[in-house]
Amino acid sequence: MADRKAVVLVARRTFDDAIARLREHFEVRVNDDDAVWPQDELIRRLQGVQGVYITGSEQIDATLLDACPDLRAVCSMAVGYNNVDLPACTARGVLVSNAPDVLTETTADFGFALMMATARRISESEHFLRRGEWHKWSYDMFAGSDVHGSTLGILGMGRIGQAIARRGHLGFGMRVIYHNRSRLAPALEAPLAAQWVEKDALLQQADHLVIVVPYSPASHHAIGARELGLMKPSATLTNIARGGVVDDAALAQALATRRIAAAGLDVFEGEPQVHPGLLTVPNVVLTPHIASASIPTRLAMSHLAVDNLIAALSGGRPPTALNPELLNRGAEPA
Ligand code: 8YV
Repeated sequence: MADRKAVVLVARRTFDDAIARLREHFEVRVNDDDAVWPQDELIRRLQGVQGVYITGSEQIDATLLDACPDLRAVCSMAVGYNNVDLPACTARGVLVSNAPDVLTETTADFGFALMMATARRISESEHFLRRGEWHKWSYDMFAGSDVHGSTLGILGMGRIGQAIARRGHLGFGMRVIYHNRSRLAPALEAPLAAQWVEKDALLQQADHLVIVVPYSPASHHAIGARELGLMKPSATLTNIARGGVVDDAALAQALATRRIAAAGLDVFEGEPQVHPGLLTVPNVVLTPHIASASIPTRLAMSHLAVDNLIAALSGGRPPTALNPELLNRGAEPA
């Protein structure tokens, strides 16, 4: 019997070029409607499928894996992979990849922009103008806080955190403090003039807190009422990491009572739902999870997922595998 092509499911719509590359190697099924499939529908679509292209939206858990025994590769166009049960995949020999690096600078640009928009009250003042309420100038109209020369606090100092720190230090003369499970090597800290501090000190000292820590059970509600209570009343908080790292209900309360000055949020608990308390307070800038959304970067993310799928299903070395130990296992003599 002639070799049958492996079957790949593209679980959400993506760039035509990326799909065309997959079609050169595989039988490809595409979610043309771009529907977010319920779990049972995703499982149904994965029957007889060897490789799946996913985004941050699909949940790949043990139940799904057990119901989809043909699956050999799960390749995501996202860097964050909290939606994938990596140990469960590894235990079943399913290769997993994410999309690091290609989005670092674009995401850092956005995080910085969101922090600046928050500090300088850009959304709030635009809404005021659009409502036709701008009748005269006044000395304190939408006066916010300075970014240049202030203290930038970063929670989670991975690649994106470091890229934000670089912008703050080199471009805006900010003092950079950070908290991370592990300290950066001195060679990485030095060019950023970045100083590791305890988490509470970070919260107490930051003028602008930017959250870039990956979501995991350990980072769930890393920022809640107690942490917000430690922050300066003049401080801002920007979250470009994941919903769930911040307790959105506690944040809405802190914004309503001006416990902190303002927040910039690109990610939300239970998104695309947004906590109603965040929709009614004026001192928050809200964006729909678009930090990596520049055309070149989304293309690069998409192509990286395709590179991984092609390698994973063709006996190659996926460039950004999260469980590369599976590859070595395959090389062992039978
Ligand atoms: C993506 C992200 O837009 O890469 C990530 O982890 O959060 C975003 O860059 C999204 O998750 C892609 O599915």
